[in-house]
Amino acid sequence: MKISRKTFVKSAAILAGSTLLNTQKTEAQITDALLSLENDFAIPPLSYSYDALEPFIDKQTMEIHYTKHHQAYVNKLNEVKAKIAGWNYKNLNDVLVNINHIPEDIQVTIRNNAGGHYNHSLFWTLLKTNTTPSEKVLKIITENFESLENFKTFFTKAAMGIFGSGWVWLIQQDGKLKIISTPNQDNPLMTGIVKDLGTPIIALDIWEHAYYLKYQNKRADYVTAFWSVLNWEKVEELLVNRP
Ligand code: MN3
Repeated sequence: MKISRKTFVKSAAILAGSTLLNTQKTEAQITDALLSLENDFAIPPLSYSYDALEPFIDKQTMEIHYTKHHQAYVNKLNEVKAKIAGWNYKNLNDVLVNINHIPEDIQVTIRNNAGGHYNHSLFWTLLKTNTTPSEKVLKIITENFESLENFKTFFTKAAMGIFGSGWVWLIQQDGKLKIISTPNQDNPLMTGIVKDLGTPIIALDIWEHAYYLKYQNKRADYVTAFWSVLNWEKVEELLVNRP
């Protein structure tokens, strides 16, 4: 996919605005300016190739997931956004946090597609091979779950417990870490929709389109593979380095 510089800057800003909740003031202002009404949402560029996560996540799944599924959420979101007179949300976060104030007739469409855009934008950044949790991150995980192994067990259990399509999350809520799951494209920013709100730290896509080509019905194998490609550097950034 050819990406112009303008689109890239815009996409990067959307991603920054959507994943870093407490961005510094100047950064937030830039993001908001770039995300004003006249700009469409755009799929953020991947920082790695489609085959970078092989053999844990295969090339074909990555390519279809990114270019078809994620793109479809963005297209639909822009299509609906264009129909709303006086759309005045600053950025994707703003849309999600205010989702229950969106007019009822289009709320589900916005919820599914803004959620889909946010969730996937975050998910791509959480994938990278050969990273390990730092001492800092291990300490926080251990404080909350007693051990990294325990954390993985609870997270896996939540992933296996999702009926149908959804996401499993590690969120920060009132200074504590919590594992939750959401159906469809809902996420922990959706006030009034999702019970457990918080800052997303880890997200795992449990829709079959995320794993079926390689793992078919073996969801457990996909979740096991996820631990080999979880980007612990990004986890640290979201967990520790936020102002
Ligand atoms: Mn997906």
